[in-house]
Amino acid sequence: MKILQKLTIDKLKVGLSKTRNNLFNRITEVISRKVILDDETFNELEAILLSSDLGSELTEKIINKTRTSLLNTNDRSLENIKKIMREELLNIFHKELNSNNHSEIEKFRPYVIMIVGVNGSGKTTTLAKLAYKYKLEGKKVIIASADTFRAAANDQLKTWSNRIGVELVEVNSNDPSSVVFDTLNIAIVNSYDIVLIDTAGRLHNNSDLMQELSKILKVTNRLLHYAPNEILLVLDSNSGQNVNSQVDSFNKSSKITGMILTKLDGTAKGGAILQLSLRNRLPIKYIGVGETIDDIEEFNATLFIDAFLN
Ligand SMILES: Nc1nc2c(ncn2[C@@H]2O[C@H](COP(=O)(O)OP(=O)(O)OP(=O)(O)O)[C@@H](O)[C@H]2O)c(=O)[nH]1
Ligand SMILES: [Mg+2]
Repeated sequence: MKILQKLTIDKLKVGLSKTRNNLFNRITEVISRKVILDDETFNELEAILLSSDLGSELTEKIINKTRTSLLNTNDRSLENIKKIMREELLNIFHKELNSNNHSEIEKFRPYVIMIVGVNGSGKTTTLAKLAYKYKLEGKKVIIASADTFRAAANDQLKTWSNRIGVELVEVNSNDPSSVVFDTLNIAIVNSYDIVLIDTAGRLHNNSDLMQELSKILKVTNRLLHYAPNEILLVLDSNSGQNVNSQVDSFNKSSKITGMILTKLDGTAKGGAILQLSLRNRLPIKYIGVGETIDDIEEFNATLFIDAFLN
């Protein structure tokens, strides 16, 4: 377990290094060449944070805290600025968005999780990782292959389901709702613990496909009034500020309950991730750190922030 965590931290550190080095080199440059910390300095700091994709709300919070602290203590070291950022970020993640609802899962049978997101964000891979994780926890898991849009999607899922030994209901028509309907019925009759629904990648501005999501939700809801329990939006960490418009669009057609960040092992856009939760008031549930089946971790804010800052 310890080894695993260390691997994750190392991967995160490498992934976030580009963002981190760029951000902190620029901050150091600004504060070291100033004799006094005037408004201009703070404006410059603000511009740096904004250009690192930290978003306006988070930037404002950090600048306000930094201003107060620097004026009071006159400790202008980068270490002090990092300390302030750390406190502020931890505060945000822990106060608003501490997430994992393990106990909820026990209350529903089946517990239904739907996976959504734009093309290629990592939905199918993430779903397989989650299915495997739940299986290892002793849960009875079934997958609905509801991507009727891309021809190879069903085969991709079939390969995963064979490999991890989890039941799969395959595409049976060109209507994704029908696969979901069948899967839920099987899950209800055979007392499955978890249903995972894979959906087609859709551009968030394609309204037909977004409507299709609403239809799947209707079917789910008709069979199980409480379902889906979770609608998880899978976001590619490389998307930068574009992630926010993805959240907005998906939230319109289906109420997103949480986010999963994939490809954190190779991103150069860490800044945008820091502002995600705050801006969208949504928890980050999991992170994807590679392409193999166990390259998934529950999001740990402290670990993530420390990887970013150090
Ligand atoms: N490095 C890395 N690659 C990932 C991760 N998650 C997914 N991928 C890769 O991203 C690519 C797309 O993954 P898929 O799971 O097929 O994405 P998708 O969202 O289901 O794609 P569509 O169904 O076509 O919209 C694959 O090559 C995956 O192996 C991750 O956490 N890290
Ligand atoms: Mg897919």
